[in-house]
Amino acid sequence: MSSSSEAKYPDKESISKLLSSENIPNLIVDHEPLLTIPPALEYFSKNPPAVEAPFIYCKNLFLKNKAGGFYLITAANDTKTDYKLLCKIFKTKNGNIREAEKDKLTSYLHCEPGHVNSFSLLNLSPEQKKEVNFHLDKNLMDKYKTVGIPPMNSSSTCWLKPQDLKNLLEKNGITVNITDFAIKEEEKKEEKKPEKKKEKKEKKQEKKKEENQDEDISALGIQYKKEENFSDWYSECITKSEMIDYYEISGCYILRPWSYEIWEKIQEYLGNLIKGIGVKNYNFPLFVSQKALFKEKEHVEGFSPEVAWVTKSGKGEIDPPIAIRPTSETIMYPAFAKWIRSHRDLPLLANQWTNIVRWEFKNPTPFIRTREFLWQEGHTVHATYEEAKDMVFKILDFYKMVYEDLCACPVIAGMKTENEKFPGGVFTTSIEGFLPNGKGVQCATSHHLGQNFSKMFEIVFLDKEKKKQLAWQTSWGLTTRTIGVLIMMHGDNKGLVLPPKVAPIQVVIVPIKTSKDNAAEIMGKGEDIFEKLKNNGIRALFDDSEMHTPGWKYAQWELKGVPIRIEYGKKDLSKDQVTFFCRDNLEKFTVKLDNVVDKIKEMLEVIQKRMFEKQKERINNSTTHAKDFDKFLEGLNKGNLVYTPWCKDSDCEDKVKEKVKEIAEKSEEQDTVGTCKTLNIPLEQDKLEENDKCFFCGKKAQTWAIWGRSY
Ligand code: 87F
Repeated sequence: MSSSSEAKYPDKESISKLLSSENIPNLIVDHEPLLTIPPALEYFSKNPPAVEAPFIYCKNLFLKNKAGGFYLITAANDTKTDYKLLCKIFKTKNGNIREAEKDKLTSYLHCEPGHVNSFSLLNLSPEQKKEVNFHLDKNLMDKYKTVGIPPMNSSSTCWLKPQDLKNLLEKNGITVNITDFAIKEEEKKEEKKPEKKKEKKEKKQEKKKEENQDEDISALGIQYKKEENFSDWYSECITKSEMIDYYEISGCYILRPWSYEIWEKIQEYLGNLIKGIGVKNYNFPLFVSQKALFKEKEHVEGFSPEVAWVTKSGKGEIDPPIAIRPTSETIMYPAFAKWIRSHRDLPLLANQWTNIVRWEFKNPTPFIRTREFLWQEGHTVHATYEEAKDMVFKILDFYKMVYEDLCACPVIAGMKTENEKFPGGVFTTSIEGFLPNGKGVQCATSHHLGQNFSKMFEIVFLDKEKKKQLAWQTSWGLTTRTIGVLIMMHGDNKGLVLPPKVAPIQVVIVPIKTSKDNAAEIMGKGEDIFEKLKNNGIRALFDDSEMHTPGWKYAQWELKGVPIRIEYGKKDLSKDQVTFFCRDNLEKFTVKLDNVVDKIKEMLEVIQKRMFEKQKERINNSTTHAKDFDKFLEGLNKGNLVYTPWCKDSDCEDKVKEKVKEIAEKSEEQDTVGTCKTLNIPLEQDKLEENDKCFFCGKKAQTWAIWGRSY
């Protein structure tokens, strides 16, 4: 844990304020995380900032030398800054300069790795200012009108004049050295390379270029490793595969067809299941009045910080303000009260597929935690408690099918504890998932509302004896979080791995053709295969584009997670065969042309099943059964799901959370788990021994419960 004091300029907001207060013209743009230079350059070539040209995105390096000093270098991204050259410029022996350690980044600049920037110099203490030498690339000052610097994070860039940057730093006590890296580079070159060596190298590079034809395949790849940097891996996966684009409002994202089509598959699958038991779709309004929202005070109160309000229209006020639905109980139930008169009007089984807004302040994660999301919300009204209870569990089972059968993601069905249930209801059931980053994730919930809402909204009916009765209700929801869970579970270091049942494209056909081949024959065969697959209901694509090489296409479709690739060239055709490549296990094998359709059908099923089994095994291997607190902590610290015998007491649950937090705060180790919670009490229970005690308080155990870190 860092011992450093609070940073003066910890984030882009504080930097933005500073620039405004100094009257420095600037433009801060938000974007996807750009942690290294190549994706940043690609991004700004596609999305040029509205600033004075020429502009350039800068690289920033924080280095140390053996004598204990530090350098921060801000340079044009194409200025050479290799360590050898820097040693020469800073007149020190080769090998004396290297990257500064992570803890120095934190204690000096208050930066995360990947976020180093010249504004972070403003966080140096007066003592530290003496230890850090700042070098600004002369090239920047001479050639560019505007420079781009990440303001303490990688998801935005601040554009300003280089001279303004220099003045600002100097005003804050930083010595700015304007350094000409280019001249030294020239000197270095002249000193070194005999001409012949240089020529040889150039020739080699040219040859390599020719071999790769028009493409730079490496630009398609995922740079982050899932097992090393899960969150950057995730961001890279979902942006490069074109599932998501970032948006200027924090916590809101653009769902592109590659992810929206998965949502459509989920809608179709779950839509059919619920329609099959008589649920009908509705569309209720987006807005809810203040009065209606707070009618059922008790449950809304806890959630009220997350409600977003519309307070203006054009120039006028909207008075009183109206809320944007965070959920639709208070919108639907007044109508239910009107529609329901007799037992003959029951059950009322309603559902809607909509967007929802909850203004959260926790760190957003696309699909997993967003301020606006898509979901279905089901609301049903019944004549008896039992009937409502049956509905709750029927829906929970449908949700489990969506995750397990459709998305190949194993989940655990169970009851939420009293602390974690929806406070407006009688009991809450959930399905919970476990992600490869060691976090549990609530995948969907189904609530028994008892008569709590029917009392409030007067949803009453005349029973067969003409007696007035309060109705029994349920509500249930599943969101686009499902897509995030399936990406996180199945994705690998090449990108997405999509389960065949939800993949927008299940099979991609890639021809391999050299200039000497008979193009018509090769392309014709691809068309044939495509037609046959299509006619058999398989979602196929024949990638016959002349723009890219087969290698580029392979990388592209692997990144997008297409379950099967069929590749073939002249040689394959002469043997009446093609090659199959399975995205999930990266294996290749040949298949006879006559057998392609049957084999594809078989393999789509095999892959779907194999992906589920792989996740099941991963989860089994990261599950601890703990009968005492030490074992429980050990499991949590390993990033495991932990099953414990538990007393079911709410106080005990609170105390466990407090204790775990306290231990983490005291601990020196950085990755000690700080927060944990119960995920649920699984419906499928292992046997409890007669004298099993609660793992924490020692009272008699009532049940097994699952604990974990959680989103
Ligand atoms: C945020 C703001 C206001 C969750 C909120 O789970 C109200 C709420 O009522 C709120 N966040 N909830 C609970 C939602 C319960 C329930 N609604 C129907 C569901 C499933 C679908």
